[in-house]
Amino acid sequence: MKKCILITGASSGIGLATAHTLAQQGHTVIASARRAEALTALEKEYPNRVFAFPADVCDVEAMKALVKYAIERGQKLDVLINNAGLGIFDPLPEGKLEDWHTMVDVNIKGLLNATHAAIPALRESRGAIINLTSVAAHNVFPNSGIYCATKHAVLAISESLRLELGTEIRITSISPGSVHTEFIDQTKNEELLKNYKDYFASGLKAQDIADQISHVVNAHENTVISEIIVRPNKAVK
Ligand code: NJP
Repeated sequence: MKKCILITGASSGIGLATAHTLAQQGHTVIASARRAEALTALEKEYPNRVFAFPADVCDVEAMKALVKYAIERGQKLDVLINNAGLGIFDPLPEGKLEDWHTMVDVNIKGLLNATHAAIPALRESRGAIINLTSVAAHNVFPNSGIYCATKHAVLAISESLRLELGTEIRITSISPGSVHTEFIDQTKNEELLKNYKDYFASGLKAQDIADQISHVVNAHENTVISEIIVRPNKAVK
């Protein structure tokens, strides 16, 4: 069944790979992020199948408008993929309050903004929410404590959505290990960046996560895949 799917953070990495994968399967994709050029290029590649909507997840009114736009384009909304997110790594004593706030604003509040706007439409369509969390929702790592805290929060939000809305909306958390995307480039601490660059480059590919998301989107409707944890196989280079 062809679905109308809204993806936040669709301008790069996992979100972009997912947009390509789902559009190639014939789904209608509403692609959102702040960088309009990347979204427009995607829209051009899939005329009448991908629709670009540049927006910041931190903007409450923009998230309402984004959901409205998705329903106009697809006649209904079937799936919300809350993928927009970032990590800015630093040892805690050197962490900048502004960076901590940014991670909380985007990873938690941004996800809530899109979720709150989409819940009525998803209840109506008996749809699905897929939240990008992380192995950092299960473990706490040095230099990324606040990022880990935000992903613990996303996992808790997903589980509470499943408990209270699970009979109407299918809720999934996808928890990746390291993935080679633009993610690590948000880190400004040069020494850390140098150390982490190779680590993330040897991680999963964005397409590996897009494949998992596609599996959830296309799963039979009697199935709730509540969480997928996917780690790179470090034995494979
Ligand atoms: O990273 P990247 P990923 N409003 O940097 C968007 C999680 N994850 O694909 O606004 C709206 O290539 C940004 O778009 P733009 C991670 O926490 C990753 O790896 O144009 N959108 C871009 O499209 C995140 O939740 C790894 O700059 C905003 C996208 O977010 C998800 O996977 C491991 C925004 C980020 O794309 C995708 O990250 C893990 C805003 N305010 C979990 N701010 C990993 N890569 O290793 C950012 O466990 N975006």
